[in-house]
Amino acid sequence: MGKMAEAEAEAVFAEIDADGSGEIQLRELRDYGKANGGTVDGVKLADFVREADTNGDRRITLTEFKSGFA
Ligand SMILES: [Ca+2]
Ligand SMILES: [Ca+2]
Repeated sequence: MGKMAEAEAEAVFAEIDADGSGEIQLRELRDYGKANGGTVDGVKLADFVREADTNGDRRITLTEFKSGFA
């Protein structure tokens, strides 16, 4: 992943992580999706979680989030 895309991913992550916990909970993703037509960067939320949540704890860390864009 290039530097530009990485900074972009971090910015989007911070936007979705409304409570600043460093993890995106499903609730935060849903709230974000409501304001953005149910998509993250054009990817359906359900598909996005399945792709990004590599350890299956239903929370998305910044590392997982970045890998979702890779
Ligand atoms: Ca959070
Ligand atoms: Ca996870």
